Amino acid sequence: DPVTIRRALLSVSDKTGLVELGQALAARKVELVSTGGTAKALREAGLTVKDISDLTGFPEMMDGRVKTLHPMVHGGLLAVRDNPEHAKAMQDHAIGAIDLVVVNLYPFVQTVASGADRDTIIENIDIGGPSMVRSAAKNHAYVTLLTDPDDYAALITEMDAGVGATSFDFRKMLAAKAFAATAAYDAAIASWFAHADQGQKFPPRRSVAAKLVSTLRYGENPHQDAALYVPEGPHVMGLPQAEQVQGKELSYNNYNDANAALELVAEFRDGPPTVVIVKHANPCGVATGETLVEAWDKALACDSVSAFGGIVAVNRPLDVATAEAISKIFTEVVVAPGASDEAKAVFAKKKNLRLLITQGLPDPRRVGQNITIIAGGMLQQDRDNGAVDPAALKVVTKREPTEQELKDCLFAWTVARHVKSNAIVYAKDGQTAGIGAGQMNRRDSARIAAAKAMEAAETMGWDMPLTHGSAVASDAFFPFADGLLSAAEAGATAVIQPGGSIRDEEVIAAADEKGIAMVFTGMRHFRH
Ligand code: 93A
Repeated sequence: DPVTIRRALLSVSDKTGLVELGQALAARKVELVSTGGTAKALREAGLTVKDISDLTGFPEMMDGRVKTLHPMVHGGLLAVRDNPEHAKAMQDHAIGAIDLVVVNLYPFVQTVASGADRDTIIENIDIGGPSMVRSAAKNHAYVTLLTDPDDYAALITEMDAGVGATSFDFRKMLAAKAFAATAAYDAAIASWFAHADQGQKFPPRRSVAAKLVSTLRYGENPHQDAALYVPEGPHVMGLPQAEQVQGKELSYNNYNDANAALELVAEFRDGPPTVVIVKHANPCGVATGETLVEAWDKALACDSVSAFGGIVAVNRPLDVATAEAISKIFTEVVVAPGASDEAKAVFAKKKNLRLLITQGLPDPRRVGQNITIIAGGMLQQDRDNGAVDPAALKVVTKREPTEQELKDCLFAWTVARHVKSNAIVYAKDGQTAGIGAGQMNRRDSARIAAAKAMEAAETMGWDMPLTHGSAVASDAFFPFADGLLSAAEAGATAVIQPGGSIRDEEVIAAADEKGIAMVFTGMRHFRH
């Protein structure tokens, strides 16, 4: 089962790590054979390389379209070496075995993304590369195959442990990875034909090519298998790239919730100190403050019952006071763009708390994609990165919102877009007062938000719930006046909502009657 590597064929478009690999192989007495550009790069580094044309007896021809498509290559890759007939064929035709293939393909996706013309895109459909990958992967009983520069170091480690040979398990793992890579490559080509070549938007590469980061203990429930992937190529800095300072491995639900918290706190990346507390992918408390610890106290006060076992995200490095305050209640995950040593020391006492330090906060308005699998299909859509220009808000009531009301409206609106629909969010002075999430009708969400605000007032010993004199945001229009009336009952004095209901006039009249100031955004933020 171990196969000694004596001859390697290298043909790579992405030359990352190539020279180091070539040097390591040469030092281990491996003969190197390469296609044009790869051979040139290796020679420039002083290595001895045989040209593929010397092996095939044919020049690389037709603009490189035919370089490695030859029995001297594919015979050397596909031969079952202990099959006497195969061995005879190799002997008769002087085909030498190829023990190692190092290939990565023409950058098709990158070429499409660069806005290249059709001919250039077609030229970047790699034929010879995937053929070698498939031959080598099929014959992994004998052939080792590298399709990812990230695996080069592992090969050398494997060879050194195996006195120049690789194990079957190692080759099998690489073969599986290689078939996944060619499958993703062909999927990208197929979607280009289906979309871009039909004049439609090319689906993003992240939907077609992703790398496995790790398998997770389980999915949303213990009987579901789960894994974490990152898109290939450039991507946003998020949780998979964060440094986990302490605590158990993140679970599937942790990732989902922590991401919801990170996405929401990112809305405040240029704002004052902000804290977001998330439970089950919905915020249960969001607040800004003069300091981070003040923001924490305000966020917690909104719904301290739900905050238990919550996920916390903050928009600036954690200080010791905030860490101490967070530590007072049971918290699953804390996500921050930094933490002082003292803050880390406070969390160190909470062994189970997972502390993640991200590299900055992602741009909340970045373009991106969402994918949902449905029975028999897949739904794909752009990220909801729509932005409402505060200057473009339309005042629809007799009364204009005061400056403070407008501020509260915008804060509530920012939070509401991160709450599952139907979303109703009351807010006052940079603090959520009550959040109603995920109900099947808007009036119920409004009632729940108001009831939560009452509960918070009782818990905190306040005379009045924070909804008094608050602003309320609705992620979509009020279809009837009842939702608005329940907001008025809760004490809201300002409303922000998209507008656009056929009953807008009724809703506006109800607001006017209650002396409420209402603005329309003209944009809704459903989130299901
Ligand atoms: O044009 S191809 O489809 N025909 C081939 O015979 C062939 N052989 C290798 N593309 C082919 N390749 C690809 O060339 C490899 O997959 C690799 O991406 C690239 C390396 O070319 P070079 O060594 O000239 O940079």
